[in-house]
Amino acid sequence: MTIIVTGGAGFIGSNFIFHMMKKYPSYRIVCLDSLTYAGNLSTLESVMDQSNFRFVKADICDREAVDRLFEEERPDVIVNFAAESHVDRSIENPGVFLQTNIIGTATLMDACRKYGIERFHQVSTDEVYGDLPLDRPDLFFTEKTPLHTSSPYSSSKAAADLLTLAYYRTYGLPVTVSRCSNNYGPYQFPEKLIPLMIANALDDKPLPVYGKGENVRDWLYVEDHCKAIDLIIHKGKVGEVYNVGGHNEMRNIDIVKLICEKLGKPESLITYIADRKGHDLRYAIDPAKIHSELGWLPETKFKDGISATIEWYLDNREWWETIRSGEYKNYYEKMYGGK
Ligand code: NAD
Ligand code: TDX
Repeated sequence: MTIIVTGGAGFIGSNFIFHMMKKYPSYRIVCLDSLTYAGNLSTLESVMDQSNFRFVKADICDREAVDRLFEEERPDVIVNFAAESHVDRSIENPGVFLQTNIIGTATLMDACRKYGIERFHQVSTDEVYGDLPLDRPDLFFTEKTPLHTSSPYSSSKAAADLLTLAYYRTYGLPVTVSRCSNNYGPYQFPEKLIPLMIANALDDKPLPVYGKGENVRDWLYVEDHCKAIDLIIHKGKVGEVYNVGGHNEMRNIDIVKLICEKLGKPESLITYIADRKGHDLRYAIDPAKIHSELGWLPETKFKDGISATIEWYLDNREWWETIRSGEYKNYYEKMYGGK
């Protein structure tokens, strides 16, 4: 079995590669990643020299490069993590989100049609459903909830999600889609809420909370997301969408205060700043379908996951400090320079 993992030098993709290489040592894993600012090749250092792993630096929008890779590898399965993933950046500069998230997904699926594959899995997000009100804790997103997006990021992800389902209906391409809630864990780029707050707190820098910090997110430990995708590509039904979430809703401010407490830092570091434009109020996933059909349940409780995550950022200071200094960009040159 050969699996192409796009976006594998990013947060969830790298955790997925580690999960798959450990669990299925006979599989060949090929990582396709263009190493944008969010890709960090040093994350993959531990698997780089393994004979069943290959890293290819290319853009998923580059049709020639994608076709060449399919020609060489004849993959069975594609798992598409590659995306521009940060909402704030999409508000500043939507163009690249449309290019990578929509055109890139279509380019990959065109190659799937041309060469034939067993499965194309699109890693989508709960943000495609828009948001829920704060005063209706009884409401959850199910797979039947209409898509109703707020940001250029979520709109581009919704377009890719619908395009994936359209390739199934129109061309019979064997696809699956997962819509997951907010992930946290090792190797998350320190621009997202949890790693940003941990890194800033460790450096005694202000902790910027948008608005009043009352927005709610449903947090899932990244390893649980990886296990869900593993189940979907092996046992999920073609043409289906699966919601993935942990029933673990937290207000942003409570997370930031918890991080302060765990690191022994004063809450006076918290700084309330102007709210994000179009800021979604609450996300909450109903994961009943993936539980009843595939037997998936989140295994890591938030209290254990957040402790493990904080521990990881403490033990791997160099990983995020080289990102903050910009030095991580030199890693590819160091590894592949002149080759
Ligand atoms: P990330 O930003 O950490 O990583 C994205 C990776 O994709 C990087 O390695 C980057 O170099 C690569 N990439 C970007 N553009 C590319 C292109 N044109 N060609 C090839 N590679 C490219 O993202 P993440 O948080 O790991 O998210 C992975 C996927 O999961 C995304 O599709 C995202 O929408 C989805 N998702 C994320 C979350 C979350 O909480 N982080 C939740 C649900 C869904
Ligand atoms: O500095 C900050 N201050 C702050 O208050 C940042 C970076 C975020 N926030 C708030 C905004 C959100 O309410 O924290 C919450 C989480 O923000 P992000 O980490 O940017 O995540 P979010 O916008 O919820 O989107 C994430 O989950 C769904 C991922 O980035 C997406 O890729 C995924 O699809």
